[in-house]
Amino acid sequence: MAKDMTLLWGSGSPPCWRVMIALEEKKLQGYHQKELSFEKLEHKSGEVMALNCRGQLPAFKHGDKILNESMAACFYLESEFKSQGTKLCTDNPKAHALMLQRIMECNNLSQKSGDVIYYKWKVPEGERHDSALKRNKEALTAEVKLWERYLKEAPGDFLAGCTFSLADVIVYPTIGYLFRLGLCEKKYPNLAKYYNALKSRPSIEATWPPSWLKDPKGGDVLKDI
Ligand SMILES: N[C@@H](CCC(=O)N[C@@H](CS)C(=O)NCC(=O)O)C(=O)O
Repeated sequence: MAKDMTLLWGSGSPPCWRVMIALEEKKLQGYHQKELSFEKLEHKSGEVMALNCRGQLPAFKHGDKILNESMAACFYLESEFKSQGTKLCTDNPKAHALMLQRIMECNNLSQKSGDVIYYKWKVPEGERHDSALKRNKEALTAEVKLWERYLKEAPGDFLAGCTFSLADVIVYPTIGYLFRLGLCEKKYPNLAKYYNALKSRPSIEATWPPSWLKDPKGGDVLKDI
């Protein structure tokens, strides 16, 4: 079945990583895959543009179905392969509601972290202001504090209850990215506990970004968040 699937991906990209975790959880190993380099602008190649006209990764295809929004791909895999591998959506309505809520909220975390991480890259030199970067950092700090609280108050070890769900598939890579870029584990002990506990989950370990394994050091752009 996984032979009809193709994933074009880039190492360290949270959206790519979440699709890879979902594929592992659903026991869909053996798919065609190609790692592309952002540095070499391979995400703007004809091969990617044919699947995703935005020239972004991941680009995922199953048979004649193209899913190039990572969250859509994760939901698709769960609904298409419901009885295979890990059940990633619970039947419990309360936990399901919480899962959907956390998944959609992840967009805030991604957006606000991107505003800090890519500030220099996104804003031309003459238009940069310390005050704007400070505001972005404050907004990210408030957002990270919220997730720290969510994990402190979580009803189980996972983001939406006692079982690993699509919320973890989708949000974990973003949390991993924050720590990779210097988020302080001591300041956010519940986030750190969650991050470290899931590192050895087989689907996560198997898909850990190869560029991070090669260079375990990471960055420090988020050290004062
Ligand atoms: N909405 C997309 C976003 C994907 C995305 O932003 N990918 C980034 C890498 S993390 C990318 O390809 N950036 C290159 C670009 O936008 O040119 C998804 O979640 O799948």
